[in-house]
Amino acid sequence: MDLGSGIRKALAKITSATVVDEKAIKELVKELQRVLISNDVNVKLVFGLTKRIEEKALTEKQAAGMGLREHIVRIVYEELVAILGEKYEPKVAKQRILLCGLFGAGKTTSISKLARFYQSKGLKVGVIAGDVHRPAAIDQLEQLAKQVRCEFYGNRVIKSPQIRQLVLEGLDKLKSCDVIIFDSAGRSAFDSDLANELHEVGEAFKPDENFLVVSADMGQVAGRQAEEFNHAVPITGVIVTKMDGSGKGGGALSAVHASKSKVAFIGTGEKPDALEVFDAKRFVARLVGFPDLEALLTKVKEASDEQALQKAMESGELDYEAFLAQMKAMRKMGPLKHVMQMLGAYDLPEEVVGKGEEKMKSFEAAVLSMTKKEREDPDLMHQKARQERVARGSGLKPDEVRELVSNFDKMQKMMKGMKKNRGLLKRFTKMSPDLEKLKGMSGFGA
Ligand SMILES: Nc1nc2c(ncn2[C@@H]2O[C@H](COP(=O)(O)OP(=O)(O)OP(=O)(O)O)[C@@H](O)[C@H]2O)c(=O)[nH]1
Ligand SMILES: [Mg+2]
Repeated sequence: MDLGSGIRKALAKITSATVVDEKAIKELVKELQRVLISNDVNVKLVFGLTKRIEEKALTEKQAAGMGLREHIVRIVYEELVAILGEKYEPKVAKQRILLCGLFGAGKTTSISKLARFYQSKGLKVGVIAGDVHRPAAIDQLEQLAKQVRCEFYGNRVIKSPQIRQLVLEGLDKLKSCDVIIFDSAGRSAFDSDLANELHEVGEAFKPDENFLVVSADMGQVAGRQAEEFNHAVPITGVIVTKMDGSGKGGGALSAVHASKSKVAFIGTGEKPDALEVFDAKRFVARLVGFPDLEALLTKVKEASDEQALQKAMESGELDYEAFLAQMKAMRKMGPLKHVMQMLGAYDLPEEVVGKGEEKMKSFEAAVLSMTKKEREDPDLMHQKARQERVARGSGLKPDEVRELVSNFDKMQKMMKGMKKNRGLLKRFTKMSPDLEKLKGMSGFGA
């Protein structure tokens, strides 16, 4: 299972649990462990992470206005972000960038991506073909440079011992460029030859950024590699490529972060525009399927509301809380009347169906002015004194509250009718697009 759907599934356990207790939290943690380890995240990291999640979920007090589910989802989210790293802030300025890495890691491809990235920031970019071991590598970079329209310097005569000369010539030829990127040769493994060559290039080139390129499918080994390279030439950032095709991306990113290197960019495809500035928050948000933490928490809240609704639908017992949730959910489905008619319910009170937003707002205000007891025991609201009190509290006219109460009664009656009609109920639950979306998209409620 890929990391995203694994995490969504784990979170769904909590967001759809009837009770969120220690046992539910332990289960969530276990599920997270399983999915992270199967995505090649280092075991020690995983246990540290899940231990913190468990501790915080059990001891930390949730913020005001936040439900327990949201609280836990927030903790999970933040801890995932914490093991993946931070946000890289690329310098938009004149600079020299050296790329290094093992064979096939994606160095040359990443250079074309970086060229395009810095060009899009208004900088003039030039690249130096430094893979003097293979003429084909020089051709590859030349072609890519043409494709992204940046300056190129290569010399097919110079060999490894004169690499210093190549660097100096390149710098000279490209001196009109703001950003100069050097493509170094790969090796099948990290060895002293590679270290020496990089060292020499570094001396002559004097890079501002030294990016190590690693492939995501390396998983947690990426961390060890970052350490090795760091000894030879201090790495300022890591580019993790092939995030699009690997189930080990999470392992690679977390290992790089644990090795004290920063992930700077991620490569997400072969084309020159498949590059992203790395931002752990954005990365996690996308994994769980929401643009940011706030959007995720909103969804969790809705999911809890809709659970109240679904429970009411199943039991046929309606109270004011569930009624409110139901109105909200139905509103999202489009004209309520049409929806209900398609389902075979023609006798829905026009007053409930017809008036939209305004009615909802006054209804919500009225329900919020009810006591907990009144919400759970709707019959209490037949008492005139209570209706008047709620009217004062919600700023409505007593007549309006009376109307709401009577609409509620009609709805309640209909629900009881629906309970007898099992088929209708089933169809309705099936049709609710929000419940379905929730199941399909995010794994919640699944
Ligand atoms: N799907 C995918 N493929 C990538 C990505 N980055 C690189 N590749 C592919 O990986 C292969 C190797 O890429 P190169 O850029 O040639 O790698 P390199 O590190 O320069 O290789 P050497 O110079 O031989 O050491 C190519 O087929 C690229 O198209 C990526 O982010 N996603
Ligand atoms: Mg190359």
